[in-house]
Amino acid sequence: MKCFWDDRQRAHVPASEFFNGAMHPAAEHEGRVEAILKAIGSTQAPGDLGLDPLLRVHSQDYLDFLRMAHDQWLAAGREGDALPYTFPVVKRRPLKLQRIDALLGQYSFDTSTPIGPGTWEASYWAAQTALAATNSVLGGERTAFAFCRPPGHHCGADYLGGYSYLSNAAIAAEHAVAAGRKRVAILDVDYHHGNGTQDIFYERGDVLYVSIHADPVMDYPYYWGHADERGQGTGEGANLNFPLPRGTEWSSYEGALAMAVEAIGRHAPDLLIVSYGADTYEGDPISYFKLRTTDYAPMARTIAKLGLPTVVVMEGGYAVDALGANVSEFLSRF
Ligand code: OKP
Ligand code: ZN
Repeated sequence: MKCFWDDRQRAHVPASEFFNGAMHPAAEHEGRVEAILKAIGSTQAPGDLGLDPLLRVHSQDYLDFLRMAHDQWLAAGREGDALPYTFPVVKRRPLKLQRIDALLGQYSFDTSTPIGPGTWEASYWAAQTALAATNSVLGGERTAFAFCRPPGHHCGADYLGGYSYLSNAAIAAEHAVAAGRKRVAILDVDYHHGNGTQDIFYERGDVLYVSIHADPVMDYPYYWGHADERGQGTGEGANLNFPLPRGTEWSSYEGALAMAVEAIGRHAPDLLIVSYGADTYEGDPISYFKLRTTDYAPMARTIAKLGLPTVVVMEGGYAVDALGANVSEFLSRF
């Protein structure tokens, strides 16, 4: 499978994240890069399609914020990565916020997603990497892998969170639609629900979002990912969530996957985008499913049976020792 990667994605070097009342070393760290690169072998660098494809998904003011946030952080006299600590609650009236701390809260939904000096650069090239893989499939390749880092499925049109800044999968999907593909499906198999991708396409009937993930009653991102979130307006029925309990093994995961794949088949998409996270692995340090490395083979085969042109976009996966094997086990079965 053709693999895409840009070295500028290394510019994002988050030091730590805040959760459960304390700072922790960032889980989405650079060690993931070597692990995956070693496993996938040679990669191609993307071209530069500029900001237009990003603007199909994200608002201009959000992109401006993301580009400028760390500079403003330094200008406010701070050191290290920018993190929010205060948030406008739901339905608080719109204000023209100025202070960097106010802006960080406006555009973030958690305290685990630091903005460093290279975050914009890395995120930008992650999005370009997703676009390059998509173009390769639009041009006739059956499959392509976009090794995107940082991941993307938690950020929305105008907010970041969950280690995500630009929605790589959504940018890929919108790019395909702009290129004339009428129907797209996104299958999200990361351990966490992809709330950002869901939000972006919630009112869209042409882009189906299907996710298998840890039940948000117990796990991040809590406020999204419940089974009764089915889409809205013309998007009604085009959003499908399969929450599973902590401790889920392949024997029960495969049933949810079969239903997810069947729904994708019914949607009859021209293109499939897979948000692949290897954090469903039993040894993942921040997750609680029990999949083994060998389970990623039948997972991939089940998806590949759809026979659809497929772009695989990297999301999470934090068990660095097994990450390379989990990624290559998945990719090699397409
Ligand atoms: C990103 B992706 C950890 C709390 C912080 C953030 C998780 C982001 C996951 N116990 N949670 O979906 O892998
Ligand atoms: Zn995840």
